[in-house]
Amino acid sequence: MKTNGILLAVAVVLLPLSANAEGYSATTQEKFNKLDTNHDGYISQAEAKSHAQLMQKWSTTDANKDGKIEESEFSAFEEDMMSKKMMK
Ligand SMILES: [Ca+2]
Ligand SMILES: [Ca+2]
Repeated sequence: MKTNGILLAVAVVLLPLSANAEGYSATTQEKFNKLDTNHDGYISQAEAKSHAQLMQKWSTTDANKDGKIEESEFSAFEEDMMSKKMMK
């Protein structure tokens, strides 16, 4: 039981730090993992349906035109979204 308490304390301390590292609540990787529901490392168009902005920008986000979004493509999309938000 002692070990569990220590692990919990470590998790409580580390989780907010990793979430805030990029300055927003969910990291790009967390968002990517949520969208990649079958965890094959790519977001397919079917998986992107829950993300309206990503669907809108699908053709530009899929930079290498392989019909799916990999993590580097998604992070470029996220950065694009962030910079647009900041300009408003
Ligand atoms: Ca997938
Ligand atoms: Ca791609």
